Amino acid sequence: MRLSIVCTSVLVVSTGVVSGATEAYQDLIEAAGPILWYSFDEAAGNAANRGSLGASHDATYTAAVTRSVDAVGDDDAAAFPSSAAYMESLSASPLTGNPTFSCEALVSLSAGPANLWGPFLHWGSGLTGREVYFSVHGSLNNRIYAGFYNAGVRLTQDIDAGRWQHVVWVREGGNDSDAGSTVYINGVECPVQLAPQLSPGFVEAADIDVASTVFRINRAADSLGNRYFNGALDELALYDRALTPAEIAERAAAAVPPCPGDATGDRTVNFDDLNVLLEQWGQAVFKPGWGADFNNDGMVNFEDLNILLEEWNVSC
Ligand SMILES: [Ca+2]
Ligand SMILES: [Ca+2]
Ligand SMILES: [Ca+2]
Repeated sequence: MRLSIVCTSVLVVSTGVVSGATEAYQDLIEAAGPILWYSFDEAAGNAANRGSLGASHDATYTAAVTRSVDAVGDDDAAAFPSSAAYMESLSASPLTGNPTFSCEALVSLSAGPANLWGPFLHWGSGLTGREVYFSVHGSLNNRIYAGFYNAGVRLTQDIDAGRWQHVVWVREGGNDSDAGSTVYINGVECPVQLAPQLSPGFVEAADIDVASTVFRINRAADSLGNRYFNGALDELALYDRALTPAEIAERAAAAVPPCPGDATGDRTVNFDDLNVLLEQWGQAVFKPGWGADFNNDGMVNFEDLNILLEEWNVSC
């Protein structure tokens, strides 16, 4: 039984998944005005920054980054299979102190491993309270962390491995480390908890003072070669404002389109999905839309079976 799907709603069918970014999603990112935005479409050379900071914030790929990762249509993503696979912007972040920002990405994580909060995006230096980590938590490759060096929050549950998911961290500046951070998975706010294993684990607002450094992906300002996650990223975007729940839901719906009948996240409807449905038969799901609850009523029953059969052999 699959227990790791969290935070679903009627806005976005939880079973939706996408292999890379859609044009509709990219159009919405552009309209939202990110300062930093990497599409990871380059077969060679640097990653182009499509955000408002411009080419000064293009990023270098190390040779270990896997380019041209399989994606829908002509779109590509990048994979980070080891600590040697990382990227760095050419210029430094303008977001310093205790800033307001939002980080957004399509993320497809492997089952593991990870180490030391390997970041999807990092900037800052100077240790406690002075570095931003939008990352996995510790060695848990499927647990999202949103915070600072030695103080932040993480999701209360893992997200699924092996499928593309839309992940957003909205940070309201000026708060202590345990407040002002909201994490959305596939467009829906997810519960967070104070992240364990960190010392001090909490810092007051006045002690959050992020330094200006280059942006890094799968690498930080310290523990070089030891911090990593394992997975692929697409359309990594950073905004110098708090995204609204409505725009996050709209973008998630474009990034992770519904695929009725698909409970496994591979965007095809077949026996694997039927097996998930049978495992969940007659049960209430964690949240409406979870698993094989295709009609979002919170239960898995004949109505969901009918949807699955109607969509049998369909590829989204
Ligand atoms: Ca892309
Ligand atoms: Ca499926
Ligand atoms: Ca149902």
